Amino acid sequence: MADTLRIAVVGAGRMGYDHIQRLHRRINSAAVSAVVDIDLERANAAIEGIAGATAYATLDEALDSGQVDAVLLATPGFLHRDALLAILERDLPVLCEKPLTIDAVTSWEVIEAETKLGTKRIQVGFMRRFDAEYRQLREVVASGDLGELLMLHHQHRNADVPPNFTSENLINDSVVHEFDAIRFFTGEEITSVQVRTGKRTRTGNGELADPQQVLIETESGVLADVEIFVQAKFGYQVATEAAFEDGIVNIGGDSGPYVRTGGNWGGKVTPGFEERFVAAYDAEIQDWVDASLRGEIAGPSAWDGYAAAACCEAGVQALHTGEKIAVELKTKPGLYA
Ligand code: ISE
Repeated sequence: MADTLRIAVVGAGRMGYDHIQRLHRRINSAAVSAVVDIDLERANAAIEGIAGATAYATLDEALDSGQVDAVLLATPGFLHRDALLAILERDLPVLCEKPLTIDAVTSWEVIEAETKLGTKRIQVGFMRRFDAEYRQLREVVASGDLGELLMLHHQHRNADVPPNFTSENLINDSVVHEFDAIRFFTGEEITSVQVRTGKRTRTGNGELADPQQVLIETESGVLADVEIFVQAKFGYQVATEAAFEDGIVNIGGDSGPYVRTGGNWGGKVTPGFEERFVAAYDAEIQDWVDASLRGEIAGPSAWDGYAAAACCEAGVQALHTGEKIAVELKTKPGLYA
């Protein structure tokens, strides 16, 4: 077994750059050997100070270099399908930032390609599964210590989003994490999604249906509601309250030093997801590197990516129609059992 995983990071934008720094500075047994970006200047800027890393304008060039054992895919979702199929063809492990792909049909194509290989090669970047409190809540559910889980209440608030963010992006980019979190907490598939829009925040151009309320049901009838509010200004907040037969569990509350100064008391709100989930991202990437060196994939799989894509499709349909939309999944291949 090699002791260092040589990684090509594809996409040197916000998330890709964050992962390059993480891999270079904090992750053990990993080396950034290539950075791919269609904007070669950006790729070159991202490898500054990283000895042994080369910038490429295309994924194929990086894969042909002979310097790549694994790929971290951090391009926009619409580019994922083709990149994943190329990486699977080379039989390399890949950490694919969410979403797996932009819809259920293309996600299924990826599942078919991986199933043909007969080994899991893809981990999807649902980093919240590596957050300590998310894991604790999942354990409470699985242990049955508080009885059955009955309801979940999720808050997902961003300070702001880019000007081109659409009402559909609230589902595809943001609520996608809640779909996965609900599947993770319950161990069940989601069966329906409903979306309500009401009064809109005055922030932005007024085009965005923001906030939205998303109502979700699981196989056993657990009900979940999500407040997604992406121009909440005050900072970044992701929290969940879980109602059990015998108790209530809250995760994602404020943390960090509590300070009294200048006649005020309180602490700081994290500005964005990079800061809020930094420990989860670190744990996620370390776990992926360690598993890849063992020839395994251990985290959220392509099936989890496919199921989330199907939930997003139902969510967007629900947003457009106001109806409760059923989530239809194909039969789960044995590889993901
Ligand atoms: C972003 O793409 C993320 O993945 C963040 O976790 C989420 O909070 C944000 O709403 C998305 O736009």
